Amino acid sequence: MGIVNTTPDSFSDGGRWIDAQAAIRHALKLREDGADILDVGGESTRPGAAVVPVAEEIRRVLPVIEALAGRGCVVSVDTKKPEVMRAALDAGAAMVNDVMALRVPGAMEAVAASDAAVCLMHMQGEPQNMQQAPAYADVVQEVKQFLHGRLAACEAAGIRRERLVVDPGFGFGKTLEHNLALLRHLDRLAALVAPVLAGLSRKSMLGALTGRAVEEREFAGVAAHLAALARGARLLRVHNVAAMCDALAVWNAVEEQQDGT
Ligand code: 9MG
Repeated sequence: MGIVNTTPDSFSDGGRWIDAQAAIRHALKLREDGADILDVGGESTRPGAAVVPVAEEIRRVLPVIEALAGRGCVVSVDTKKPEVMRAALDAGAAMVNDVMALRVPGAMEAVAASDAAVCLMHMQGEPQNMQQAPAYADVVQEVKQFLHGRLAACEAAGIRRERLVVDPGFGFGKTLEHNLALLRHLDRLAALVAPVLAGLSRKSMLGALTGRAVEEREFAGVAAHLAALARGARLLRVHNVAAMCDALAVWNAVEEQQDGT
């Protein structure tokens, strides 16, 4: 899954049309590099990020989703807002990536009314306060229980299990130790019988481990995603699709022996 940001400062400050065109170009490059899914978002989920009004978020993501879906891309919309979900699904998105796991009133209904897939992510708190004092007795067990509850809620709302993906939400209300425990024991989430998505690209835990700035965390990100893959992750949400695909080519060549040796 390749990450496509449509926040105005992501590409340029040259005007709205330029921002949309730049996002589309970037997304098509990610597809060329090997992304199977393009995750289009119009509101940052970084700690402390500003809330974007619904109309503005729709204005940012819709032209990009329409253009990509029109070119046959599989598009996911990264949003927690039911109005944005509905607009994106109408415009051709095939998946909703929701960091709130459909807990915003109306979100569950918006997805249930479609046949789209949905990624249910765990987050403790909200982006505005989530890193202030994250606390768990047993982070792996608590995240697993939360995701189990959200899977059950989706199924009760008529969203079949085949449409569901789960995600521990690395960096969302978690310390470095919490993130490492979740990565180390990701196989326990894989036992939930829904594909696991891992998103570690450029995250602060990689900065804490390597001392590197955001734009220098590519190698650390690849290593972290391979660790997730080894523990059962089936979708990887990344900025640098080309680097991840190279790593996967090597990984798959080693893991998928034809002769059984
Ligand atoms: C939007 N977003 C930012 N980080 C993410 C992650 O780790 N997982 C998912 N599903 N979405 C994310």
